[in-house]
Amino acid sequence: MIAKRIFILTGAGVSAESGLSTFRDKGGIWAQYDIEEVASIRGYERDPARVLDFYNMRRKLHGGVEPNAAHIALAQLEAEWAARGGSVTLCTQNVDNLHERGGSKAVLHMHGEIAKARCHDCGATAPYDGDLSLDLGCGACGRTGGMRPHVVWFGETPLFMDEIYAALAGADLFVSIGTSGNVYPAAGFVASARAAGIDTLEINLEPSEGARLFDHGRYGRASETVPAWVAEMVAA
Ligand code: BJW
Repeated sequence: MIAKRIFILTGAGVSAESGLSTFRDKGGIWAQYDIEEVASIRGYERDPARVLDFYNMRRKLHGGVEPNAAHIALAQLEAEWAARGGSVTLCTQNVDNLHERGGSKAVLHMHGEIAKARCHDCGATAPYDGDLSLDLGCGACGRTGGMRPHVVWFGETPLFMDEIYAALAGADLFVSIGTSGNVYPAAGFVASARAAGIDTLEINLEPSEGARLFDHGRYGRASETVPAWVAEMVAA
């Protein structure tokens, strides 16, 4: 049976071949930076300037990369499925905008977007591609010092969770691409899908620690495995 409603979760592995580091692979971001210091709400409250510097550095790296064949193939699948009366929900843990730049129209960024800033005081969010600093004021509430990247740190609630769980519950295929499955709640999606009787597929460089939870697995570089899978789906 061909899936009509596909739920896709992506992680850092889908953007690796565009030149963005993953987090937990050898030499990845968490090998170079202390996760507690730069990506937790406690770290931000202790030393906001250090956290802003880390994300200013990351934002610059994001500016110099392009979508790869995996991003482009997922956008093609979204368009093809819409034309056939089906749907693709694309939920990403990534804060880059490579899915959008690859052509995807509706992307749920559950861990936020690095190209936006948010006021820690009033919550107002706006596109922002410059460096953030403690001198910046909020355009909405006028307070200074609280402008932070619009990303979700450990100890914060991920975004769009109601929409995500609704789409997952209504799907007939769950596909996890390029994520190690270490971080919750995303790491729990495969178990939710299984409990709901939804077919599950992992696409990753290598089997993840949770690979046994999936009904199917395809392994190799996302720029090859994802276009190959999409081509099979479209041809079927
Ligand atoms: C390739 C490839 C190629 C490489 N081709 N593949 C104890 C038990 C359970 C949970 C918890 C617990 N203690 C605390 C928690 C909760 C906590 C958590 O999960 N902690 C764990 C560490 C245990 N989670 C949270 O705090 C979250 N909030 C929360 O749970 O709120 C409660 C709540 C839930 C639900 C509803 C309401 C409320 C917040 C998590 C925030 C995560 N933030 C980060 C950083 C911010 C953004 C940024 O700076 O970019 O998000 S951490 C980092 O990890 C980032 C990523 O999005 C996330 C996931 O990483 P990802 O994408 O999986 O990357 P990697 O590097 O791990 O894996 C890459 C994969 O790609 C590998 O498998 C490679 O093999 C593969 N690959 N090249 C294909 N070419």
